[in-house]
Amino acid sequence: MDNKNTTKISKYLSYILRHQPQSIGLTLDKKGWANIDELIAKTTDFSLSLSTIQYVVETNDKQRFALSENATKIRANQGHSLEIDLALTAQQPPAVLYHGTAKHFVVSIQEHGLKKQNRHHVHLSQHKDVANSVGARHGKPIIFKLRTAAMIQDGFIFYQSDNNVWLTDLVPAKYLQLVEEAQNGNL
Ligand code: HQG
Repeated sequence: MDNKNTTKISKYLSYILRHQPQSIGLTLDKKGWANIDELIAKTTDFSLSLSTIQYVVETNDKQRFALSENATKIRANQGHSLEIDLALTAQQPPAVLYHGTAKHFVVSIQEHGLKKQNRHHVHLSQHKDVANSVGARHGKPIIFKLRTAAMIQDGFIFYQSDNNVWLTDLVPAKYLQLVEEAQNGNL
């Protein structure tokens, strides 16, 4: 399968499994799993097969999806706007975490902190280059560095998704520091 097709199917699966399963009449269970036979049967805009799904899951650049052990079910590892329970357990985060965003959000973030917006959590990255590309999705990228140790001391809880994205409920502005040089993509 070529890259264009793989990306198209990955975007489709993200849309269905994170946000709008009802758009094709699909129901997810409480933990976000969809039955693969049902997903295939209800995908009518193009033809989807189990082998295609397996290929996209395995090759996905961010490991966005997981298959159940017997490959009868699929779910998104994170990024949902739907109310589902990923059963995440609290984890000790690395000493430094980053959040990539766009320059036009900075003033609001510095006033209100990082909010989860439509997703379940604020998404954080361990690596600056990843944060930079996450930010670039929204405009001119800019990176905030988190004072993770201070947050832990103050009782904030962090989770890690199955595909290694760090998550937390909110980050008040006092724990955020702008990484200025990211403005030029100079990491
Ligand atoms: C911003 C992608 C103004 C926040 C990525 C972000 C990630 C505020 C945007 C995952 C704000 C929300 C998530 C405030 C936060 N005022 N703006 N107070 N608080 N924001 O897409 O973190 O490819 O929901 O900075 O790789 O960009 O989908 O979150 O810019 O892991 O798998 O509000 O999505 O992964 O945008 O990205 P998003 P995100 P996938």
